[in-house]
Amino acid sequence: MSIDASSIKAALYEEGIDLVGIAGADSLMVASPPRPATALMPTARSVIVMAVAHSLGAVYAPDIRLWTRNKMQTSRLLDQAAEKVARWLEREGFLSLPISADKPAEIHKLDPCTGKKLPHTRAVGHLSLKHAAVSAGLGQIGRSNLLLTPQYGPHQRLGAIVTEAPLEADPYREWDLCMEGCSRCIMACSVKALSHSGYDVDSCFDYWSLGFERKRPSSISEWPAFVGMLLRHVKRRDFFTEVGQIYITDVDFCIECMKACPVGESWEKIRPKGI
Ligand code: B12
Ligand code: SF4
Ligand code: SF4
Repeated sequence: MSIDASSIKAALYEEGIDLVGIAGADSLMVASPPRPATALMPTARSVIVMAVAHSLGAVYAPDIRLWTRNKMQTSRLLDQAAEKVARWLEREGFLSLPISADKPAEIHKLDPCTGKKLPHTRAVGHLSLKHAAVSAGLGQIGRSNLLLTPQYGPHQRLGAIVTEAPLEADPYREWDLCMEGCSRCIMACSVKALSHSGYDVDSCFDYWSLGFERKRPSSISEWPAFVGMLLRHVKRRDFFTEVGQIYITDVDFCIECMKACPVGESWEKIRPKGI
């Protein structure tokens, strides 16, 4: 089979991928902090971006641990498809790098650009999959700070392949998917990480990773409330056992912004009423 954009897309759809877009490695929208594809592979020509829809039933499940399992499986599907197609590209003579849908990510205490201490530990992907998807014309970043596609709204997981293969890029498209006047994701975020002026990654990080509704204190006056919160959590939670489960099954504590979003035309018939 010849290597071109349509044969790559056909192979990925065959593997169970729902959406595929291609962006030129040079014209990739750069996120902040910048992590360009050419820093991962100086000879990169194309970035193949893939999305797999979550099961909507898992998104709306009452216990986030049910969604966690679905997240693991969608990541696995993306990683497996990326691995297979990257190997095929390499057999054809194009160096190729599958980018995982999941961890590990870079974790920083010091700002990698300035070397200064960050107010809070921060994580960043080796390549920003949301920005790559926008560059490949798949969708836009919504008020929720998540990638929205017309088909699945924010309810999808992303993966990618960076490759030397010179594939025809999909055109960048302007989308208008965020519903006018909508602030459901903002209202759904119990730690106020989302607002009309942006996204507070540190509040999200602590709630998403540990279920902590308060950020680590940045001043002495914040300590009493923070310690009070810790004591309440210690009373009802077995952290030792929980950490074991988090390591084994990669539990997240929050997807409320994703859950609240009504965008995604593929879901119209099955989305429960009132969402
Ligand atoms: C690290 C990470 C997180 C971190 C940090 C969040 C973040 N936005 O950066 C935490 C753990 C908090 C997180 C939370 C969530 N994430 Co997340 N996350 C990632 C990951 C691995 C890298 C993100 C990244 O680097 N983005 C690039 C930067 C530029 O994006 P950014 O959001 O604009 O910028 C942030 C960072 O730069 C950071 N930051 C700011 N200043 C600085 C300074 C320094 C020095 C550093 C290092 C970082 C940093 O904060 C910025 C604010 O958003 C990606 C996978 C990937 N490789 O892309 C998934 C990903 C973005 N996450 C995803 C999801 C679903 C979630 C959650 C719903 C949690 C969950 N249960 O899965 C929430 C949603 C939060 C939200 N509303 O944005 C999906 C999004 C799918 C979609 N439809 O868009 C992705 C793409 C994973 C995937 N394979 O599909 N995530
Ligand atoms: S994942 Fe949870 S804490 Fe983070 S922005 Fe979304 S709703 Fe807020
Ligand atoms: S919930 Fe509403 S405001 Fe938030 S991303 Fe979805 S459409 Fe946009």
